[in-house]
Amino acid sequence: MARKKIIAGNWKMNMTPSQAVELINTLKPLVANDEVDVLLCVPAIDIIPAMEAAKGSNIMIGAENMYFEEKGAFTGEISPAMLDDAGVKYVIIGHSERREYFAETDETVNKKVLKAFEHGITPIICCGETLTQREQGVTIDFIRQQIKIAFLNVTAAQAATAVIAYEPIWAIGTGKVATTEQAQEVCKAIRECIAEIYDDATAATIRIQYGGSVSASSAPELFAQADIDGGLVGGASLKADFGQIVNYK
Ligand code: G2H
Repeated sequence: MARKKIIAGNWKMNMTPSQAVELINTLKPLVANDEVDVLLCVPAIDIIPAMEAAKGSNIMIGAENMYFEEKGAFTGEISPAMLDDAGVKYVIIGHSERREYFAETDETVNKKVLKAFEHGITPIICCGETLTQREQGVTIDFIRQQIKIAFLNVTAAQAATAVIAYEPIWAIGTGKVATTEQAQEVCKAIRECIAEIYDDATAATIRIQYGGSVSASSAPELFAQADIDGGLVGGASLKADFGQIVNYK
C-alpha cells in the first residue's frame, strides 16, 4: 500500500497564541488537501488555542518536544500525559536544535520515543548530519547510529507507525536545501536500516520526511522521491507558502 505523505510544519519558537490562531485561520483553506496528512507542530502554549482554531479542518496539531518522565519535579517541562490529554497525536523528538541547545542525546531521544509510544503519541524522530560529517563521508554511518539508538526497544508494530525526519543540519534555516539525490540517498539508507532492525514490511510502512529549508519550489521534486514521504517544514510553515507545499503536486 502506498504511504500517505505527511507534511508537517515546525513553528519552532515563533507565534504567540493569538498569532497562532490568526495563522491557522489563514492556512485552513490553503491546506485543505485530504490526499496528505497535514500537521502543525507548535509551541506548547499554542497547542490548545491552535486545536480550537483548527477544528473542522484537516490540520492536526502536534508538539515540538516533550519530556520522558511521567510527572513530577521537572520545572518547565511538558509530560506525554499532558500532550495526550490535550489531544496531541504527534510530537517532534530530537530536533537538531534540541540536541544543540538543550543537550539532547541519542539516549534521551530513545527515552522520549519510548514514552511517546507508551502514551499513543506518534514520534517524529529527527536525525541529520553536520556539514563536517558530510564532507568527511560519514553521513550514512552517523545517521544509522542515530536511528539504531532512537529505536532501541521499540517494537516493530510501533516502529511501523513512526515518522522519521531526515534533516541535514547544514540545510536547516540556511536556505541551502539538500539536492534531491542527497535527500533520497539518505532517506533510502534510513529505510534500509529500519529493514535491518525490523523487517521489510516495517521499512515499507514507516514514513520518512525530508526537512531543511523546504520551500514551495523545492517541495515537488523532493516529495516525488521514492523514499521521501513528505517534509518537516520550518520557516515556510509560518506563511501562506505552506499551502503551496501541501499542494505540491
Ligand atoms: C529544519 C526545518 C524544520 P527550516 O529545522 O524542522 O526548518 O525549514 O526553516 O530549515
